[in-house]
Amino acid sequence: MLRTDTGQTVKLDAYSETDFVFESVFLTIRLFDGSAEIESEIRLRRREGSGADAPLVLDGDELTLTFLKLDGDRLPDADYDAEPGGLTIRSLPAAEAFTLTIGTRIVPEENTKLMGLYRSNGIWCTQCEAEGFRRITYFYDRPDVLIPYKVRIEAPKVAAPILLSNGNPGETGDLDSGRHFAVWDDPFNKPSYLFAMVAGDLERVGDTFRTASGHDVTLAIFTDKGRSHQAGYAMDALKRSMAWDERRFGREYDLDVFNIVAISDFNMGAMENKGLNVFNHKYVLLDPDTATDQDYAGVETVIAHEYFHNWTGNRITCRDWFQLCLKEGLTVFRDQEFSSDERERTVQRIGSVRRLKSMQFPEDQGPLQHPVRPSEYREISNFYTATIYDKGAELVRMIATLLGPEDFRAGMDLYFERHDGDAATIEAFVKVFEDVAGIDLSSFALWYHQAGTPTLTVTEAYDEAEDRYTLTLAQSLKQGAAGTGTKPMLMPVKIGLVGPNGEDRPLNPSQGGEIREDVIQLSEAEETFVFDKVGGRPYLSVLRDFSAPVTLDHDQSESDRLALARLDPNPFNRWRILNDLIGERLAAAAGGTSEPAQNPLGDELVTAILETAGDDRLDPAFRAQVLNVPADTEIARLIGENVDPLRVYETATRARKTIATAGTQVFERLVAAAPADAAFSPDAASAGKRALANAALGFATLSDGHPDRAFARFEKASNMTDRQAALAILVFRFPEHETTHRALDAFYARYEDDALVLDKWFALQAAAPGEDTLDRVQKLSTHPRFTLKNPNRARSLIGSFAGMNPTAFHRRDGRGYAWFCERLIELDAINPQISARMATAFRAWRTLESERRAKAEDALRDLAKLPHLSRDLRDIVDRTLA
Ligand code: 0A1
Ligand code: ZN
Repeated sequence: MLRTDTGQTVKLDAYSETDFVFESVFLTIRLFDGSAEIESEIRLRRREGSGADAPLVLDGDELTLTFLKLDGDRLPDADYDAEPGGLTIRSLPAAEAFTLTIGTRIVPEENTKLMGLYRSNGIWCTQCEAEGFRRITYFYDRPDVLIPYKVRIEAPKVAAPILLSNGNPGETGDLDSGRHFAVWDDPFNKPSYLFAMVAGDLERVGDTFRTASGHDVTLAIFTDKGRSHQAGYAMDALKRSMAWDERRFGREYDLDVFNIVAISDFNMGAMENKGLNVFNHKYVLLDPDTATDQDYAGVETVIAHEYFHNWTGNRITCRDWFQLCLKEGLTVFRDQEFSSDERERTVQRIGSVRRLKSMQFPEDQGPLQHPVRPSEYREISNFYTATIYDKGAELVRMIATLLGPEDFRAGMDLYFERHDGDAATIEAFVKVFEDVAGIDLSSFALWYHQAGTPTLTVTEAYDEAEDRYTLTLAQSLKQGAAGTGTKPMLMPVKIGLVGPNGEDRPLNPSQGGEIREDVIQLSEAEETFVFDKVGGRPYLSVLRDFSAPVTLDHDQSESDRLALARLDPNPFNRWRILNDLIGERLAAAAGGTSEPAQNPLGDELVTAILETAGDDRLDPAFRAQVLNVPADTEIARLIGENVDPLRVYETATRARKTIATAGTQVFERLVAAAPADAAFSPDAASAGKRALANAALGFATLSDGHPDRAFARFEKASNMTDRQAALAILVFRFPEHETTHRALDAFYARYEDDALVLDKWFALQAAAPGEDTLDRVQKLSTHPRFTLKNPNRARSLIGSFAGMNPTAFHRRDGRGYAWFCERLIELDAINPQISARMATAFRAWRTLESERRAKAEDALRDLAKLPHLSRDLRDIVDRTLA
């Protein structure tokens, strides 16, 4: 698949096998200051059935060929064409196996895209997913070419005492001129995207894990000098992940060593390279003084996610990049289940659903819409999306709900048994569940191909004389930007018919079909269920646990909803019902044109919120979620058109103030009960208490109207969770107050040299609501500690400004867009993956009110006109405008 920077479209139905079959590769990587020499010795043969004179066409990206040999002899120049973007070799043997040796030279120090081999803080490291390996050497850089790799690394001893690659360690030794070498052998077949190499002066934390079958694995986490004391929690999370995968899925680790390296310049969260996971250091390094509860939860999740990829991703990989959700959706599902088992299931589910609705729903409902299993792309890096990851996980969750725990586990067992060692497809994945359960999942499989969020319409009727309850469920799907189908899809709808004392009534419909446990298997466009002798009109609790990723259209009375918010035996739905009500009310108030009501939520809803928040019998983490009013971007999505972000913010603030005033007593009590200088433990229960106390402090400060209490908490805080929460209150509520400046300066002085904490300092200031934030962000972008070269830092300022601050980014005068686009162009020349991802901040531009919409469109069209945009950024800009 040779491509140029103009970006041809890659299509799923053009898939074909390679003309040559690779058997093994031996890579020698020689690292020097200022360059790297790579020698790749590939054993290969022509595939039977492919033409006897077909050339070998290998991928490359910005490469320089230094030599090329066939079975040890230099190839004549006439037999090949070497371009930076690919290598074509003609006149190769027709039948027998042969060896090609390819030499390339690259400059890791100049690799600012952070794809391929680059240097971060002096450390040599690699990132190959999706198409980074072709920036190291010419290769079949595609996931269906699975072979064993042997790697020899040679490097200066002082700069790189540690030399790592995939698999098990082999021979090591000294060389001349202060250099040394190490050999690594990976016995498992793998695709090039799972290759990794790290060389540097790193600190090591070690541990061991004994697998269920008694195999001892040496575990290690490598960090920058002086940071290894911050890796303890990550190590603990790794061991818990390994034990959980054995218990829950029967999956054991398969090599003698498992290594993790924490790197400070990294495009994404982390990477699951076989036996050598490379992480953004944000997802490894923690201690109570520098990391929040959210950071701890993030580390736990990402460590688990990458570890779980060893089976779902590495042992079974993807045939092509269209199958990306095969490994990502499934692995997100697995990490979500791990966190639910390790923490608290309802609160975890609330977190996943919030994420889905805030990240995936807008994508699925806007110009960047694509199916979970796309059928074409221009730049694969742009497909590491919420749709692939989070909606992909929802699809696996629906299979688990439809089949029940036993059949789901049996299906997973069959998947591992049948496909171990394969580069598999979504069809193969769905098939294992059809086979174990003996069912036809073809109408479920449509979820992978039809983009968009379906609407589930619920209608109820109760006949008092007959004591008969009738429930009608209808599904519909509109065609969106992706232009895919609109057919009904099999989906699980979990329901309960709740009586006045909070009891679930039996679900035995006399018409409409059987309901297994509490799951309706909705497959038609419309289905009706009749329940006789229900024992009085029930409250319908529908879509429990968010059993399908749909938009609910349910004309349920406020009194029924508020009753359920108190009574529902399904705790997730108690949260959802309140959260939906708040969202709807705020959208109605902010979406209109008349002066918004003084209390857009209404008194009864406010009372219900406060009752739940103040109920000490409930989990504090759950109560904190109830107090967490939907984000402005979520309210904007619910409004859907002619959105004025400033009006959304003002309406939401008014609602928060109403809650604050009505709940003074509740909040005072919760603040007083806050464990301010209690010893820190990162467990979920302690984190929940802090979350509730900090939410209460936010409301208490709103009714106070002055910053003193938040500042006192900031100064007294014994951990980063409380310190950052207090600082956020100051920065968001009193951006220009002298007290806020004092707190920001103190924070800076204390953490100036800690990159991860300084990211928080930039991010908080960039997210402060209000049009004036633009001026402060502009100034911060000239701060000596600001740089576009480090992805975390770029995201902390530019990313949170464009993605988390609708009032400032969507300034009415368009200056937010203009400034952002200038930064985007600078960033694009450095790191296209990051610029492209940030540009998605424009995705809701068509839903803005006309003045802002016109300014956003102008800004996008100006970008599109530029001749030198990267393929990554151009793809996003073009699709956003389409
Ligand atoms: N497979 C990784 C995600 C990932 C994708 C691309 C990358 O390139 C910079 C890096 C990481 C995961 O799911 O964690
Ligand atoms: Zn992943």
